Order: sequence, then C-alpha cells, then structure tokens
Amino acid sequence: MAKNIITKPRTEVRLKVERPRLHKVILVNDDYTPREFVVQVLKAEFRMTEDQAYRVMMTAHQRGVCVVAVFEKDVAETKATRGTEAGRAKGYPLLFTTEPEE
Ligand code: TYC
Repeated sequence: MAKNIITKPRTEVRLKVERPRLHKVILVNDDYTPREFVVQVLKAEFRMTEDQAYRVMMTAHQRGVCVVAVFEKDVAETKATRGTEAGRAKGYPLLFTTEPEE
C-alpha cells in the first residue's frame, strides 16, 4: 500500500554576498622623481621584480599613469600611501593614487 509521505515545505534562504570591489593602485608620473627610485619603491612595496617594476615605471613615465595592481580597498589605500610616503621622505613628489575598479 502506498504510504502518504508528508514533506514539510522548506524555505531555503540564500544570502547574496557580494565581493568587495577591488581598487586599483595607480602610479602617477612626475618630472622629478628619479626612475631608479620609482623602481625601488615598486619592488619594495608591491613585491615586483626589477623587470616588472621597470615596465610599470616606464609606462607611467610615457603615458602619465600606470595601474600597478588591484587590491581590496584598505590594502590599496595603505600601499598607495606607503609608496607616496617613501617618495616624500626623500623629498620627491612621487604619487600613488587609488580608484575603484568598474
Ligand atoms: N618621469 C620621471 C623622470 O624622468 C620618472 C618617473 C616615472 C617618475 C614614473 C614618476 O611615476 C613615475 N625622472
């Protein structure tokens, strides 16, 4: 004999968790900071190889700006500040900024 199987309706709650937007760290060109110093800062703060750092520095030098990397907002802001501070400590106008990724 067929049994009556009663199932409780279940409501599944699915939370939509959005990933935090990533933020770009942007290197801005200037006329005063020595190229080699920019490379040093990129290597120290962004863990880049000499080669990667040189390319990023040259891109900013030639085009005005270059995206260095993307991070969670806080990390991007901290790295940008530290990079900018490293230049300021030597009297250079080196500037890193951040902006949210689209
Ligand atoms: N333009 C600088 C020079 O000719 C080098 C430089 C490159 C500075 C990139 C800043 O973000 C920068 N000495």
